[in-house]
Amino acid sequence: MFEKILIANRGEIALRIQRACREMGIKTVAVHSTVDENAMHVRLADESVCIGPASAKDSYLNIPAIITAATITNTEAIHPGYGFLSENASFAEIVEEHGLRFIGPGFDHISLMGDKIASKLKAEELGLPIVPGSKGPINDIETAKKTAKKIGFPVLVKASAGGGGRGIKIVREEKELENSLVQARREALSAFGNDSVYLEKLLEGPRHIEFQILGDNFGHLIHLGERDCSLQRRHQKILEEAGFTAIDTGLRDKIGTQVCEALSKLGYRNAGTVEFLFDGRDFYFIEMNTRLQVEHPVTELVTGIDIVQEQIKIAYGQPLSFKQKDVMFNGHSIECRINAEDPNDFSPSPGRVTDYHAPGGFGVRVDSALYSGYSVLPYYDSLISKLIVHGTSRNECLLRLERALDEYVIGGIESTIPIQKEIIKETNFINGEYDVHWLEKFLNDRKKVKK
Ligand code: MV4
Repeated sequence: MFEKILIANRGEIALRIQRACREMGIKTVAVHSTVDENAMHVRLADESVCIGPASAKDSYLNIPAIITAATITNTEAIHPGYGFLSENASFAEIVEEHGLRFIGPGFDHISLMGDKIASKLKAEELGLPIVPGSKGPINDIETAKKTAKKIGFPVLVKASAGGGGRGIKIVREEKELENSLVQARREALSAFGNDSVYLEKLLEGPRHIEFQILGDNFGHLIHLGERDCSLQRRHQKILEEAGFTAIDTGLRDKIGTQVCEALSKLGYRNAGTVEFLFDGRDFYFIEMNTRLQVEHPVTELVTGIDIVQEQIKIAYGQPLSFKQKDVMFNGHSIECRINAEDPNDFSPSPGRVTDYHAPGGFGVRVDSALYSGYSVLPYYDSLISKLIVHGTSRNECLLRLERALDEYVIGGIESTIPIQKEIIKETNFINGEYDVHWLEKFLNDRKKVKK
């Protein structure tokens, strides 16, 4: 096994990866910016290297500094976590060129899935169901009109370099099409430096369901079931579930098998997530994420599989130690993302945590780098903790989540804990009756009541 791994990240995910390493007897190297000197991921690492100033582009995104840190510490592999450089194909390539192992998929697959048009065409070629739309980029208004008429209005204009909800325009009728197309192209160019756009039929009120997969270097590829991530605000996930989701085990097996067949053909390695929209009957591929995801713990709690340890073993060159039939789905799991934000308007709330008490007990997991006295910094993502609970049924899980949220004390700063408490008391949520628009509507109505 590797003797030492560098973790090119910070916060809870850096700790999550360190924990996996420690259990495997692997030494860890933390990298940090100047302002992160006292961060928990630095304190818990075996070694640490300062890689630059506060601004992420000069530190956590600073490829030469990270490669240098890996070289001077005699590191063998780099885990990128999520965000930062995790889906940067050229970083993955540079890591390998320096004789280091990148703990993730091949850079060719990262690059392919980063291009939304190319990934959708590839998904279709591999036999996955896709949303009806243009075959590839839309270059002129005539093709756009023809395509839109064929699939029927309303349609969406999506940016190929977008993803995660950025660069999407809704077009309700033909007379808006030309304007929207021109505008979408202009916006995509300034936001992503790429003006390639495509058309898709609008699905009304779908759920966001994603499949977790793991593939080794020997052609074995399995899925760990699905997560329902429909509860989002401005394309940021707020709460995720695994176990008893909107689909039954028959549909899980069917779509899971299709996903595995498709990605086996591609020769995909390491962890990945295939995102679908689900309209209550059919699945439609929308994108694939080629990294470890924030919400991976809900899958770990229902399958009992440590996804980060599996990533490391795969990167080292070990075959998967289990087959699809060994993967059991046990009970239900929910993750609440806790952000350092004002619960009323979601504005950032950095500052010193004066009081800290994390919940615990049966079926409760907290992934966080917080401690009493820590100062939440304004420079980075506002996610400060993930509260993940497990139960034999969804109902047991909800009861456990309520008591765990009640136990959680984060003093000195504002957090989104109060919002999570409100969400899980909503009848629609309790009954599992929600789609990708439900949370925004709930938050809007709540705002009106408050005023
Ligand atoms: C869609 C859609 C409806 N129809 N595509 C937004 C983020 C990106 N991952 C895909 N998104 C959507 N694509 C078609 N053809 C609705 C959304 C969408 C959404 C998707 C997942 C989670 C939250 C969402 C919130 C609003 C819109």
